[in-house]
Amino acid sequence: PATVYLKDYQPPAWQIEAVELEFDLDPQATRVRSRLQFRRAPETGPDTPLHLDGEALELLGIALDGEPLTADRYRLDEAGLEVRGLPETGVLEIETRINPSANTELSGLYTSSGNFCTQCEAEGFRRITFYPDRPDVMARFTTTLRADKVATPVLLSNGNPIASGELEDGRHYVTWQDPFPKPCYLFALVAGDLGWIRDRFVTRSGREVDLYIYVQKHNLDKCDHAMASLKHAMRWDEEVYGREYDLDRYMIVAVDDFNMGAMENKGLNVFNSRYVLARPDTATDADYQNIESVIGHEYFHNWSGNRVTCRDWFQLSLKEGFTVFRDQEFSSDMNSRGVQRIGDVNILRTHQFREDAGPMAHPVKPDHYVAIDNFYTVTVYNKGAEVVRMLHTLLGTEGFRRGCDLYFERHDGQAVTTDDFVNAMEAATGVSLQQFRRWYDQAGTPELELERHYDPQARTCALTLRQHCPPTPGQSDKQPFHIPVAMGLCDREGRALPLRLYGEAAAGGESRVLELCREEETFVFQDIPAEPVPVLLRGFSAPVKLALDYTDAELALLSAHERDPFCRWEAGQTLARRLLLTHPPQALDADTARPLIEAARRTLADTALDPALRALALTLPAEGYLAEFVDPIEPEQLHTARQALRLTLSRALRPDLEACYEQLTETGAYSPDAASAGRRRLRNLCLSYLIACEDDSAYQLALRQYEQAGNMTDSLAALQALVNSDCPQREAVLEDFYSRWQQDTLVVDKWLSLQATADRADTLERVQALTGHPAFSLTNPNKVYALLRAFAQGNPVGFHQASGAGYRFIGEQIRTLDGRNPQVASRLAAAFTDWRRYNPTRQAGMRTELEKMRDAGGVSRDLYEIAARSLG
Ligand code: B3K
Ligand code: ZN
Repeated sequence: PATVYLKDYQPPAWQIEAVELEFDLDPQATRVRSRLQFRRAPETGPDTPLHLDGEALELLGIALDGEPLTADRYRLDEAGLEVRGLPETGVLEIETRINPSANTELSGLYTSSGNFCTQCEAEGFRRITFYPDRPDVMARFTTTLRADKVATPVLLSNGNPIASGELEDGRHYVTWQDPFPKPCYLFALVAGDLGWIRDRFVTRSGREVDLYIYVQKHNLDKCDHAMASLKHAMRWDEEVYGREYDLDRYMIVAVDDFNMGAMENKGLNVFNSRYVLARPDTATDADYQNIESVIGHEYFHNWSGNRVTCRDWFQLSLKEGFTVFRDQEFSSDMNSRGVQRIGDVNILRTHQFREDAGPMAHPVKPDHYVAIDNFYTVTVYNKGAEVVRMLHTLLGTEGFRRGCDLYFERHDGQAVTTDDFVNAMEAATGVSLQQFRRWYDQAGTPELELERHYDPQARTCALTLRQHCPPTPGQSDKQPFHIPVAMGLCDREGRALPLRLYGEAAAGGESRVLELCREEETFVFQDIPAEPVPVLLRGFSAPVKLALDYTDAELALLSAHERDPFCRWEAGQTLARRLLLTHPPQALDADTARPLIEAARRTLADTALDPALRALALTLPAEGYLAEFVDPIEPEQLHTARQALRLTLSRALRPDLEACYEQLTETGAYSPDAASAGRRRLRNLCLSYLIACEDDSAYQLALRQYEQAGNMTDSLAALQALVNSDCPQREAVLEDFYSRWQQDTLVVDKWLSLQATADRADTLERVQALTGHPAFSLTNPNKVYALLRAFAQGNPVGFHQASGAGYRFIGEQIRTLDGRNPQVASRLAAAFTDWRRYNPTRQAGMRTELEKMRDAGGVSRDLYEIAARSLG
């Protein structure tokens, strides 16, 4: 397969000014007629052909300005259609036939539960009709949909409906017009027998917007939270960014078959139903939270992505990094900022740092790809968001806002680059971001080292920071980054000290941002009465690994007193990590763990502290995060150590855990708000510790919670505790859960995941058997993620078992899947990319599977790229 390079970018030779599309919808044979109004770009020579991308299309006819084109004027090949001898401007008419029901890739036009829907980002539109399928070609779309009136009463596309009516043979039509020019990746159509809820939003300038959520009718009672989240997002974008919605209607459609989370098509978002549907008895607090965040994310794209879009796919982080930053901030404002930040840092450090350290490492702005769909990564999204967050930190809230305003003003209606974004930030603030730009081009996680020196005579404290970034594929030497380090100093009682840097006349507060630009820099603080404890990276102000030489006593001090929730949590996690990585499991007894036990006891009893933060503080570092600190990774060793420490904590703290559990028992109606969710989180964490004791009274507690739970959060937490225990009723409860929920596909996903991640010796056999269960289907991405990905990525002990059986099983599933849906197959293959981090036996087992993937006849571009890059 061919590699695409950023350096080869050429502006489009032809522009499409307007498109008229007509769809005669039929599950097996949909006809698509398109009228493209084209214009040659001013720099384009007159002999330049017009290239139209096309894939899996049957060409039925082609005409220029009303005259059929003779065969010598165009050429059809694998990649599409090339048309020669075109005038400077004109209208090309093309008719194609496609088969939506045979579209198993779920890219382009396909059917889900008997309804039609589309997914065009990144390159799905070329599977609908011949078109210049690139984001820098922006056109006005008018779309007419025709279909059977009874089977397909709802006909939706982007923009506003401008005409509709009856046709012969029981068919009907609706015509939609989108007034905003857009790239074809934002095109969407949805058609089928759907129900909807409707609401209204008045923008701050007084415009009325109709809001719709369309779902399969049996889900109509699960849409309210999504609608409320949408209205919150619309208000928030007005208040924080001054951005209003621009069409008369905003539509969201939920479908059960979807490769990713959701898609921001202009005015017509299509969502994976898991990010729309929620009812207290079917969705957990985490689901409610995710829905709010994804609804926000897709809404925010209307400005950061749609009004201003990407010039080419190398610029993907321009819209994704920025929009993730926006949705993270939205969630922080709607819920708890500290809890949100810790969660976001956890994702970044467990997944993105790992990607950065492996063969798939790439810059936030990649410079080459084989299949662009492989680059919707934690690096482009989450590290991209950290880069925008650093800009926010460096420029301040107001400077950042001025930069955003200028960016939107300069580029509204354009397809631009990450450089244009940074240029706007510079122009609006006068701050030079020359060196900062390296964050977009250099891959890898910088490592930071601190050396501290206190001088009691001079009463100064010198902090020397050193940065280094390890090599990544294709980038052996790195230039220093521009790193904002938010920090403070505190005394031995945990009190913050005023900060005056050498040369400054007066202290400037108790928290400030140091800017580390060179490889090594020293910052000297004055008037420091005694040796302080430095607190670095408050709020995790930069995506770096920081090595600190804290003593255990200093960590204990920070974990009890630091005011920044992230640094306070981090201190406790570092203590726990040290214990886990420096002692064999059998040594992790109450004596060794004493400081941690005492800290946990205080946390459990500290009713003044947000219960969600208490739950986070009491959660031991994840195995996936611990893996970043060892070489080679021995999954069962990490697991055993973590389980041993859990057991020690649960035995030592049993009365405290029971008291906390009882205290947090709630009886009122379910509400997903942050405070209530935080209490449930802490209470369920207590339950998960208590069940580690594996005795009847703990089992009874969990069984009682399972039976009495008034919401899915508590029900699922009880079930999870039981499934991971030896409770004699575990199988019966699992069965009960399935028989209760077998009609609800999203709840069944939870049931599959629990079994795939169960801490049991026979989990692999169980997962294998479940692939034959009626609840599972290889054609539905959610099922694949719930069972197979949960096992491969959420059950390290099971997947990496020494026999290699886990590798062989998942490898085989991936190869089967690749023939149907390459995007899902290649996502699942991510479980193998890190093979070099394991011992030689595991390396051999994983490598064999990667080679089989790479060398399979008919392998997709997507899977080939992951396998080939991993093998290096
Ligand atoms: N922009 C889409 C992702 C499309 C993925 C294509 N493989 C969802 C989002 O980030 O909002
Ligand atoms: Zn996005």
